[in-house]
Parts: sequence; structure tokens; C-alpha cells
Amino acid sequence: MPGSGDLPALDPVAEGVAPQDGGGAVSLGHWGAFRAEVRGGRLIRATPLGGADPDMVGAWPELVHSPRRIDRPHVRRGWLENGPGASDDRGRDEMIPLGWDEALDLAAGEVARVQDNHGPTAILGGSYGWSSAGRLHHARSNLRRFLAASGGFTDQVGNYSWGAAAALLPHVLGSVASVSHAATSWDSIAAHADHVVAFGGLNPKNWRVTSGGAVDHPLPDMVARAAARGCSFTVVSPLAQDVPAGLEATLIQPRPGSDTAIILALAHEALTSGRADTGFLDRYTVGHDRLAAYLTGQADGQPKTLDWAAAIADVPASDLRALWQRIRAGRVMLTASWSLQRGQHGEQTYWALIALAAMLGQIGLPGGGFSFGYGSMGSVGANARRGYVPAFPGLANRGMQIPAAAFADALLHPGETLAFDGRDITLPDLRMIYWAGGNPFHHAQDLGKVEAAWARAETVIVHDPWWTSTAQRADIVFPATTTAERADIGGTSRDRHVVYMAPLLPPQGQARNDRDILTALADRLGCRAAFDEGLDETGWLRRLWSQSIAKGQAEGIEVPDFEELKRMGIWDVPAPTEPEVLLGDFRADPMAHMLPTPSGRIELFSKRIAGFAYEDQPGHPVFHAPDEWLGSAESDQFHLVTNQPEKQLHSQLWQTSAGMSGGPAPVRIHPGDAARQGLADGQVVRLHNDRGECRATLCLDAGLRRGVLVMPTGAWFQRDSSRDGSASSHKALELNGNPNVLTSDRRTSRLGQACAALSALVRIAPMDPAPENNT
Ligand SMILES: Nc1nc2c(c(=O)[nH]1)N[C@H]1C(S)=C(S)[C@@H](COP(=O)(O)OP(=O)(O)OC[C@H]3O[C@@H](n4cnc5c(=O)[nH]c(N)nc54)[C@H](O)[C@@H]3O)O[C@H]1N2
Ligand SMILES: Nc1nc2c(c(=O)[nH]1)N[C@H]1C(S)=C(S)[C@@H](COP(=O)(O)OP(=O)(O)OC[C@H]3O[C@@H](n4cnc5c(=O)[nH]c(N)nc54)[C@H](O)[C@@H]3O)O[C@H]1N2
Ligand SMILES: [Mo]
Repeated sequence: MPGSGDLPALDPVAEGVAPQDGGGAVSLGHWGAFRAEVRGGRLIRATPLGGADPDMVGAWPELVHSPRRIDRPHVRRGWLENGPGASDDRGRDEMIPLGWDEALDLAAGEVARVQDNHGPTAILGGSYGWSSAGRLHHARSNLRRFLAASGGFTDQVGNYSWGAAAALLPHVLGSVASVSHAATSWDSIAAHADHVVAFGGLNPKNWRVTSGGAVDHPLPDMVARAAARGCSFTVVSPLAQDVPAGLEATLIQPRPGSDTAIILALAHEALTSGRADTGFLDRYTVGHDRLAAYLTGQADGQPKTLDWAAAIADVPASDLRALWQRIRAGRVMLTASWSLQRGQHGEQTYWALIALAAMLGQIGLPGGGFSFGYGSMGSVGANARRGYVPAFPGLANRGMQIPAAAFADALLHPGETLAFDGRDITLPDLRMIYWAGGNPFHHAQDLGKVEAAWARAETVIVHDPWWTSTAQRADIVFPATTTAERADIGGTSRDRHVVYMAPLLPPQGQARNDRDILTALADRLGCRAAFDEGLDETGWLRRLWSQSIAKGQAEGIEVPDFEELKRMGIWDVPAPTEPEVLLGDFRADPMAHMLPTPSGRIELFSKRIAGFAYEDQPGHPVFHAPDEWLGSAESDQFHLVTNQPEKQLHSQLWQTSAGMSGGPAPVRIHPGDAARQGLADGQVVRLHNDRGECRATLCLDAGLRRGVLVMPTGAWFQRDSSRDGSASSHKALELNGNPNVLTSDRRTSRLGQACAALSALVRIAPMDPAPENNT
């Protein structure tokens, strides 16, 4: 099992990136920027720029020229012969190649039929997924624009990454500090913090990826700098690998799902030891008295002591007392990975951490307070001037929105009510699924349920460059180009660069750009002017870039014109003069920078949330045990943690040498647990529970907490076809190691209705007899 990457030596890194030197056009993926070498009509090499991972970037030629590319439009035989209708045959039926015009006519006819006959909410077109980097050709954004222009659709709100936080934080912090890139910069931590506590850890594998695509990958260096200045670290995670190699950190390994109890107990300790900063609490927060009544046990008879938390987390109470001693003095930065809100009651972990930071009174001070996600995504906490990567405009949608993770419920239970963040949503009557730029058979939980939901649709249309598990389950498939086959502008507000993404190759096979496919459909449906506004690719890129030029004029920043950007390849946006400090303005002047919450302050008690009258939401942070966790497990059950893959972006890159397609995906287990189960390193095993079963390759890891299994997401979903065709095929063994056949589709709570994949119990057994490996 490859390691996650060491901390770098402490020489200044910040290599200047000069794409114009040495030739080769530049492009960008979510996993970093690269220079391309094209010979004889083939991309033969992609060289990483600015610290991107060489294996991931180096796999671009394999992606572009993959035998798994979709070469032309295809239509499912059963759909072609019988017309639209619910079907269990998706993914099994033959896919028949069709000419572009014929396929486009069929797709346009279906969009018109469904919108005309069933109204503006009958197409599920939220199309959640990362798509590719680049603003203009972002597949999901284009699809939503097209479906809005053509008559409306059911959109998905929120996401799988940050769903619970996205619902909670606006109530607690207001909108400004609630976005997933808001964080105190690492420059500030490196200069000021005495101690960092990272719940969920700081796993460098996650820093390889930034949504939108970053050129810099500064975090390993930043952590090393803070440590070199004398900042100490505590990592709270079941997995020792979540500590960057080379960092000396104190490791606490709790039961998954118990962090909220630890955090609340630290807050209780602050309160009862007299350490709580009452001046801060009075001036900047509301409701700390309500929280105090819960912490002390006045409200429910249970004081939230360190001993209470130690029993829940199953860690020595002395470890928590030592942690309290480390954070009671000095400048302390508290952080939690995004994974911690991707479990049942995930909202509470974030709220509790904010409350603890409020007690310590350092919110808004350099290097102190809290920020989420340093361990989750590249460039969280990078020093970047935001807003110079232009935004692709959407259009008003006459349809409706459902929470992103609730799409299977919508397909299965039309007309039912879903409680979400204080509202009641009536689930729409969906007739059609249209997906471009996402892979729900990768990202959704309880894939057996998703298969059943998918079968309810009358028509499914998918665009993808590759025959993914989702593309295989479509009625109409359009082959999309990859990033390498088109011009674009890319980057992310977390990073200090904008990239002109040069077209490296002509479209492969008969592939077309997503927006060209949608333009052709819009043409047929009479809404082309609304969709493309008469602009071609270059026209759009110029228009997008003019936003950045105008912003620069307003802010006194010199922005290159479009031709100049093309020539440069990568533009370095001038860095802000001061490192960012989350809520620094609010601390400096809480009246002038009032938070957009009902009270204008940080809400440790939220009347609004209490007013939703959800029985698990008393209105302040609270610990609830998940339904599935080690606290309720039988002796042979394990807690399955599904984390992000090391050298893939979700399901992307799986099919390349960087990815996991060489065998069933790895599952980490403690050697003691493996021995108890009679299992050996490298052995192919079967993970199973009531929801399903999948294969995995056993990987011994002495750094893992006993009773926990860690398995990355990202394997392409594939049922064992030898057991297929039966009524119970939605339960048939999954071969490639996709853990979402095991995870539960129960949501974080009614507040967030977000993905709660990380609360799942499973059993493990030897794989006997071994089925054919038909990856
Ligand atoms: N169990 C479990 N499940 C999880 C998670 C977890 O922690 N545990 N994490 C969740 C999270 S945080 C996320 S963000 C999701 C990610 O889930 P997704 O975003 O759905 O995963 P990707 O594999 O990135 O899917 C992107 C798809 O877009 C396609 N694509 C790439 N470029 C283009 C293009 O130019 N045009 C078109 N049309 N398609 C393109 C790719 O081939 C791929 O099929 O997974 C979630 N699922
Ligand atoms: N290489 C790579 N990097 C990525 C991605 C990728 O696909 N590949 N995806 C990107 C995306 S979309 C997102 S949203 C982010 C996600 O960022 P995260 O959600 O933070 O990432 P994960 O790897 O899912 O989880 C981080 C760690 O949390 C720990 N953990 C899990 N459950 C618990 C718990 O209950 N308590 C504690 N204390 N720790 C726990 C696990 O050991 C895990 O290694 O990653 C991004 N970065
Ligand atoms: Mo994500």
C-alpha cells in the first residue's frame, strides 16, 4: 500500500511556474496543472506543474486514449425497441451505436415530451458531480443551464462534500464564513499557532486535489513550517495515516462517530475550570447559557465530562485530560475534516467545534479559533485573492430543488414529504434522469437502493467521456470530450492562479463538447438563444474573462487581456497583502461586521433551529450516537470508514495506472483483527451487511484502530454477472470494491439531509470461492 506522501524538507518551495519556457501547452485538472507533450496526434506525456502529483497527472494520456472511451452515441436496445418506460434492464441490455443526428433527435424529443407532459419538475437534472476542471465546459453547469432554458428541472441543492455544514453553518455563522473555502490561512497558523488540533486528521492524499484545479499545493510545506516554528499537533482519527508522515503529532484514536462527545467534553472542561472566555462569549455569541445548561447536565442530568466522553469514544480519559492541558493555554487552532460532517448527526460535530473555539475565545485572532477542512482539500488555507476565476452563469429554473443526497428517495417516493432545514419538500414525480459530469453509481450510498430507484425512470440520458458504471446504465449515451480536447479557463478561488487551458488535441472518436451537445439539443427545442446567447467557445471565454478584467479594474489589480492570458498559460493573481483570518473583521468590530445570523453573532443556541421542532435538534450542539457505530456493534461487526482514494479523484482515474483497477480496492484492517478473523495481508475478502456485499483486497495496517475498516471510494461499480438476472440482483456481489453497496442512505439529519456515508457497520469474511475477476 503506498504511503500518503511525506512532509517536504524545509527549503522554500514555491517553484516559479513558467509554462512558456520549454514549450508544450498547459492545461489543468482538479488534480493539478500540467504541461502537455503531443506527438503524432497523441498526448504522450503530461508533466506536473507546481507540485501536482506525478502519478495522477501522468495518467492524462491513458485517460484521453483509454480503451474505455465512448466512441460515439449509443442507445439501449430495450429503449430503442420499446420506447421510454421503467426498466430493470439498464446496465444489462446491449448498447447500440447510433449516428449523432438520430441520437440527438431522440434525446430532444424525450426532453420535450417529459417537460410538456409532466411539467418543469419531471426531469432529475441536478447532475451532481465534479465534472472536469474549466469553467466554460463544466458539464454539470451546462446541463443545468440547458434544462432551465428548455423548460425547467429538478435540481439538487447542497453536495456530498459539505452538505451538513452547508445547511448548519448559515444558522450559526451566517453565509460569509459558511462557504467551504473560508479558512484562516496557513501563513497565519505558521506564524502564530502554538497548537493545532485536527479532528479527522491532515491526510496529505486529500491535498492532491482541489475543486476547480490548483497550481500550488502548499499545504505539506505549510504544516512543516508551523511545526518547525514550534507549533505542536494533535490528530484525532482512527487512522494513523491521517498524520502526515514526518510530522510528530499526538494521536488519539476514538471510535468513529464519537468526536462530538470529545469536543463537548473539552468545552465542558473550559466552562467548569473557569477557562471559558466569558468576555468573548458575551460580546460575540448568543446562547452560551443554554449550551452551558446542557454541558453541565442541568438540562439532562448528564455532565459532559472528559470521563463521559472517554467512555463514548473508548479512549483513555487520561489522553483527553492531556489534550485539555495542551489547549487550555496558548494560541490554538481547532480544525475538523469534512469527513466528520459526512456521518449521522454530522452537523453537531461542526457546531460543537465552533462552541469549543468560542469558549477558548480566539476566534478571529491570527492562527487561532477554528477553520474546517485543512485536511480535506488542496489549498484550504492557501493565501489567495479570491474571485479572479470567472463564474459560469446559470439561468433561473422553473422547476424545484431537492437535497443532493435525496435523489433516490425522490425517484422511489414521489409525492412524499421530506423535512429539510425547516421546510417540508414534496418530492417530485420524476420521469427522466439526465446526468452529465457526475457518477452516481460511484457517489451515492446504498447502491442497491439506487439501482431500484434508477429503474423507475422512463428515460436516462448520460454524457461522459468513458463507459462508467453510470454511462452503462443509460438509455441514451453521448460521448463527451475530455479537458484535453477543448479550450477553457480554469482555477479555483482557493488558489492564486488562473489557467488558460489550451486545446491539446482534436476531439477523440466522435466525442463532442458537452456544451455543443446541449447546443444541438437547444437548437431542436427552440431555446438555443437562451442557452448559448449566440456565442461560440471563444466568444464565451472572452465574455467570462471580461468579468475578471472588470473586477481587476474595480480593485486596482492589473489583469492580462484574453490574448495575453492565452500567451501566458498561467496568470499569477497577486497575493493579498495580509494572510486571511477567518472572522477577523467580525472580531475587530462586531457591529460593523455583524454576522448575517438572526442575532448578528455566532449562535451557540439557535432559536431558528430549535423552532424547526426536530426532536434531535435542541437548538445547541448535542451528542447523539449514530445508529450504526462500534457502540452498538456485535462482536464480529466492524465500523467501515470510506475515505477518499489516494491517487484517484473519486471514480476518475480508476481505469489508469494511477488508479485501483488492478484488483478489488484495498481495505485496511488492524493485524490483530485480521488474525482474529483468520485473514492474511493481500487476500481477497468479502465485506457484507444487510444492504449488500463487495470484494476488497486486505491490507494490514497496524496504525488503524481495532474494530475499524478503512476503504477508499472510487472503484467502478460492477455486479457479479454470474449471479445476475435473478430477482435479488440488486444484492449481487460487487466485484471491484465499491463500498457504497454497504453504506447507508440514511441522511445526517433532517436539518442537513446530507450524505452520512461514514456511519456504517459491516462484517468481513474470506472470499471463497473466488469469482472470475471481470474488471
Ligand atoms: N461512501 C462514500 N461515498 C462518497 C464519499 C465518501 O466519503 N464515502 N464522498 C462523496 C463526495 S465528498 C463526493 S464529492 C462524491 C464524488 O462523486 P462524483 O463527483 O460523482 O465522482 P467523480 O468520479 O468525480 O464523477 C465525475 C464524473 O464526471 C465524468 N467527467 C469528467 N470530465 C467530464 C466532462 O468533461 N464531461 C462529462 N460529461 N463528464 C465528465 C467522469 O468520467 C466521472 O464519471 O462522492 C461522494 N461519495
Ligand atoms: N486524493 C484525493 N483527494 C481528495 C478527493 C479524492 O477523491 N482523492 N476528493 C476530494 C473531495 S470531493 C472531498 S469532499 C474531500 C473530502 O475530505 P475528507 O472528507 O476530509 O476526506 P476523507 O478522506 O473522506 O476523510 C478524512 C479522514 O477522516 C477520518 N475519519 C473518518 N471518520 C472519522 C471519525 O468519525 N472521526 C475521526 N476523528 N476521523 C474520521 C478518516 O480516517 C479519513 O482518512 O477530499 C478531496 N480530496
Ligand atoms: Mo466531495
